[in-house]
Amino acid sequence: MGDFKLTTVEEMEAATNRLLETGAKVGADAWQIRVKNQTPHCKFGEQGICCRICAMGPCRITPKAPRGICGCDAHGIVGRNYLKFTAGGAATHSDHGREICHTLYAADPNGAYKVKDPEKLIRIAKEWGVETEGKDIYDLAHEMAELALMEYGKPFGVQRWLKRAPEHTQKLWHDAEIEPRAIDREVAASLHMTHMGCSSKPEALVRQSLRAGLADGWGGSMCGTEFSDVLFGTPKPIDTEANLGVMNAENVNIVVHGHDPSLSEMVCEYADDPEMIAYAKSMGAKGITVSGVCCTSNEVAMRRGIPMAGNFLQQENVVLTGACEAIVVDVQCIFPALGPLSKCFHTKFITTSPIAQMPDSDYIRFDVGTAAEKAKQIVMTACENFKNRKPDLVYIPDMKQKATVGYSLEALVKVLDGVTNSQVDVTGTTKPLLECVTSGVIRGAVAMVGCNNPKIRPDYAHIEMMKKLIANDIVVVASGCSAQAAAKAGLMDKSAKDLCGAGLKRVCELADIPPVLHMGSCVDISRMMILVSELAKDSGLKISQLPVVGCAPEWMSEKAVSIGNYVVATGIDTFLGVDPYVSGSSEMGEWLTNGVRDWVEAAYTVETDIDKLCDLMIERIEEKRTAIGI
Ligand code: XCC
Ligand code: SF4
Repeated sequence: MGDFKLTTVEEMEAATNRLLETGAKVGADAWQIRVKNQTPHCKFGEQGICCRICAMGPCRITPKAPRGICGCDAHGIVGRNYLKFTAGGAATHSDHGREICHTLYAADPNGAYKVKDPEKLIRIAKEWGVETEGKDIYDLAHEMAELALMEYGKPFGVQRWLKRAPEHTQKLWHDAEIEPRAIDREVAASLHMTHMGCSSKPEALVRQSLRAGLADGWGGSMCGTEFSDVLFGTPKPIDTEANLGVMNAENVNIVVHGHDPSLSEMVCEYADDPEMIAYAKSMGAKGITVSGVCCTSNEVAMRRGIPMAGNFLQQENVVLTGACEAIVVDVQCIFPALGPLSKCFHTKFITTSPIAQMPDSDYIRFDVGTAAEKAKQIVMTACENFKNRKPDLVYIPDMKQKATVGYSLEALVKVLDGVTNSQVDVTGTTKPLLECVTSGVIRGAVAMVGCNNPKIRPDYAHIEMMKKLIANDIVVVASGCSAQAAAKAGLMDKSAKDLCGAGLKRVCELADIPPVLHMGSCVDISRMMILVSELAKDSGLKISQLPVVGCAPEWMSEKAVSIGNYVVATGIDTFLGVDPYVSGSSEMGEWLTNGVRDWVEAAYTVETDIDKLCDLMIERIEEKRTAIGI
């Protein structure tokens, strides 16, 4: 075991407090302060019973006023709010996927973006019935990009990716009328349904929520993941590090933040360029360190081993180190607070996307056509900023952990090949993993995903639940900010096997993997959907029968609700630690935690007591094992 020791949440909080002291010196605001100003939150908003979708309102439901002016009751208002929330998330993930398709369309052997995984492209082309024989790989890339873009707006038919699901699942979707059609159509139809005077029946609103979610997970997000792999390479196990200590006081620190790897990949590429390193040295630095925050960090960690400075609620800490020359962002989950905060330091807050523009930022518009020159400009700007550092404000917490990341489905199948007693050849399938599960060596799997949220002690739920799960021989696959919480704690260090039960520990040793497996960013939850589909096909079981559950204990974003909907709709029970603003309607609560089970064989559990939430998951996994007699 050597000197391996997890980093505790207490230690991380102490480091944050030390950084907040620096912040106080320069008069910086912080989320910890703003949370206090915002609590208690509006009760109507919390329960989802405030409606402002038409100008007769806003209306809010009370015992004395049980209906809005139009006559809509609490169930209709909560239901519409829930569907709008979902549609926001589905639109966001899917638009990210669309951007990736456009990047693929611009791929050029002599340009900034190349096809790094041609085999995967050919595999998908065959899956889609596209002729590949004798075709130039870039011609194929452009053809596939265009076909994928058509998935967003095609007038007829359902999503192409649905065929990857087991037949049984496809039939459930068909029978429930929740097969997603064109991706944009499901988002638009959701906004249509929630317009004043359209749907106010919870059943219909929940059904469309599942459908819009599926358009994300089995549509836009899947495009995002699969074509990112084609462009930037399919992740393979790779070593990296996590937490603020990955920043280097002697180097120019560039932090990439956001989601779209089209930007972060290029920044990494140029930060590695000898010409740029020489430029950094000419400015008095020893070199350049790129690290990441949020999902774009997951993307470049998985493919390049770029270290992860932190997750969502740590984004301000990066600036508070006083050692960040530039925080470069693209889209989603970026605090507008970074603008004013960066002004308290020398940090350049560089926004790059027309979709995410913020006050007090330097806007360097980034697009696929000018990617190389803009990335170079960004790296140079950061280097030039090194001399503006205020040395007395520099403090980087000496805190980091090793992590092995990069477990795409392809990689996972490969590393688990060795872990089998099978006499027949099961390589290249999920059968070795199934054997571990059926024999009971591993009890089951939990997909831990999602954000941080100040409503839950940040990272605490992620880390404590993962520790308990692996101790109970339940393997964890993680993505998004949950994965970063794990990495910061040390749970993605292979040495963390010693925290597992005997069965999982043995598997970790045989396969040489950590007990918490990093599957990528949040669009990569599509990888998890394909994994469970393969497990179902290889075992002959339904997805809903597998001892697998999903969990987002600290979620906060619209995207997370969209994810929840497609995970449930795929047949996986999903456990939330934060209520999605539905407590104001008993009917909506009933639909989400029970009613949807009739359509998709899975449902939500919402429990804000994190210990209880974890126990409920373990119970559910054991129930599923008993039901299939293993
Ligand atoms: Fe955002 Fe994706 Fe949530 Fe993290 S987990 S806070 S959505 S970065 Ni996706
Ligand atoms: Fe009020 Fe109905 Fe208008 Fe909503 S749609 S604001 S409940 S009148």
